[in-house]
Amino acid sequence: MTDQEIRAEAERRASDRTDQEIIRKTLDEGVQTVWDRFALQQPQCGFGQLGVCCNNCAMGPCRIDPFGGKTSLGVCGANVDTIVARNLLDDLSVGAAAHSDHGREVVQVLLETAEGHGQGYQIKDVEKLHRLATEYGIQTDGRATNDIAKDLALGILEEYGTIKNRIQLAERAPEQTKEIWRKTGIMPRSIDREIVEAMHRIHMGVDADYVNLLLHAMRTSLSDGWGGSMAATECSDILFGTPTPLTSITNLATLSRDRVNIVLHGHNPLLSQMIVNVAEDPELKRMAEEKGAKGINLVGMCCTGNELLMRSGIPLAGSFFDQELAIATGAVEAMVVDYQCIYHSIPLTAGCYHTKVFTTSTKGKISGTIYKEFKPENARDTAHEIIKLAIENFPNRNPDRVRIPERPMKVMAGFSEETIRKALGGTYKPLIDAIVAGTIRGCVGIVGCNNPRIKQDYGHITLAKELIKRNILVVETGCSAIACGKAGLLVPEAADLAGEGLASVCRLLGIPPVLHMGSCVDCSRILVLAANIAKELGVGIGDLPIGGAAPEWYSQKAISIGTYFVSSGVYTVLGIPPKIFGSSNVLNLLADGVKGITNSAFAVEPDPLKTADLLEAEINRKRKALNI
Ligand code: BF8
Repeated sequence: MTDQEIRAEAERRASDRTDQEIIRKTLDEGVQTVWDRFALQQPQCGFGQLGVCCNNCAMGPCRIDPFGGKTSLGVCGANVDTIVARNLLDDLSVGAAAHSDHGREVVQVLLETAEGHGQGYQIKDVEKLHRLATEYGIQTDGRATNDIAKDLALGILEEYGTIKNRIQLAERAPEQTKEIWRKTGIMPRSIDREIVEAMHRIHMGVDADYVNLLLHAMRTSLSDGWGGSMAATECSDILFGTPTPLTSITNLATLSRDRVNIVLHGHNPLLSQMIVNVAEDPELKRMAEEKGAKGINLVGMCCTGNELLMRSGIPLAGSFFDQELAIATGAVEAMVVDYQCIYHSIPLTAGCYHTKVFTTSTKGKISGTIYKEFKPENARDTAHEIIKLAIENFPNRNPDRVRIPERPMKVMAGFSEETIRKALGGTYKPLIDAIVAGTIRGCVGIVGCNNPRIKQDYGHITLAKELIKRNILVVETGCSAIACGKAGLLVPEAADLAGEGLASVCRLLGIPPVLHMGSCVDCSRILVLAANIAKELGVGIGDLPIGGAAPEWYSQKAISIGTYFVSSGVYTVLGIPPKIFGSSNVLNLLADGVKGITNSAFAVEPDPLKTADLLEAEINRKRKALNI
């Protein structure tokens, strides 16, 4: 490739200047990345893209001719609707399981901390602990914090397999929304149960009714959003503090030229937050200096990065597509991962440089990495050991191969639901008044990932800019928030890009027009925000002038998020087509039929500008119905 071709290719792959710079380096050095692997996989299987192949049993794999013909049934007799709906439920359940199992680990650490076994953990947000305990009917007056925490942790853990047939946190939804769930039979009964039942229904010879399968998909997603994910958010807040606004920096320029760089990547804050605490140890700093470094530089990646940014202001190196690029700067001594969204080939990338990759979860091992098992009872020791090994790796850095971009971008983050409410004076009334007056037209949650089908971050940034221009407030989580952070939209000055009404509110409050609400499990914060606004207005979530979008999603978790948004009443536009186009029945139900249930539906639109049109039209429809 000529220099010019390399430049053009980098611009085709990513939006951010620092990402482009390092993509050029990978192309120069011949280091393989996600974009190369995607190109090598072309053309991808057309049957797979339509969702019409099934590999569930040993009579298969089967693939259905979506246009009828002789192969319109699998060997087991399943038709295209069953196969497409079953595949979707399968994907969604994997996503719900990932979120909820992450949640379970946080609750378990809360329990162990309360029992005095969690090494180095403590309960940081006692007020939130009391609030949740009250929701669960746990006595708080005159009781020790640890006793309350123990009862709460046990109460939440019990809901993973509860026989009481209800999840306490789902009670936070407005009455009108819960009534819809009850009437339709999609009120989640317990967290694990819905996922296990999904697996049962997918087995050959069980559920062959696509409507029934999709309704269960909705129920399973609700058990994630209002159950497992919400438990993860709430208990992480109790252990590490509820986020409040703070400023920090983002993009690949957050890596340091002269300090030991440790990238904290994955999803669960349990170990990474401990590494943040332990890195303060002066002894470790002294060790780093002995090795010729000026100290230790911790940076976050993906949702672990979001968790650390939200609570501790740790700089955020990037999103899903930045994990290889961070290593390719040649300046990363250690990448520490737990689970989810970690390329299985990451040790191969690391092998091109001096980077050591540490896996830490018994359920997320990757061969070619250094495995340091994290357990709550040895959390501090594990964190210490990993940092030490990273420091020892510093002299192996090859200065000739290091390239760190200049100029990190400033970001403001930390917008938990509680913080937003406090900023408004303790009630949503000012926001509701602004929405009623039309100063702010509505609110959209943009969430989700990167996907090589679209230029990195282009969908997130373009959509967010277009919405704020139209006076629609944007809230974000996950890699979407990182994309907009890198693009300079998460600072109060970005109000200059917003429409007059939204800009005036942002300037008054000193907040950005795009609010960073956290990691992907923190989409639960968006649910609580919507629920509380709906309750103040005396309506259901489906009546609110709000929407959701996942312009660049790739993950099964995003399917679960999108589905619990729609099931809760939030119209949601997907930028990447889900694998359901082989069944017009499944497609019609999700894009239209479901409206009759939740007053919301899915739409698919790859163009972010047209996505903004769809969301604005939906907001206007709901405003009209509310007479505002
Ligand atoms: O949970 S947005 S690429 S990092 S799946 Fe993954 Fe998608 Fe990023 Fe976080 Ni969420």
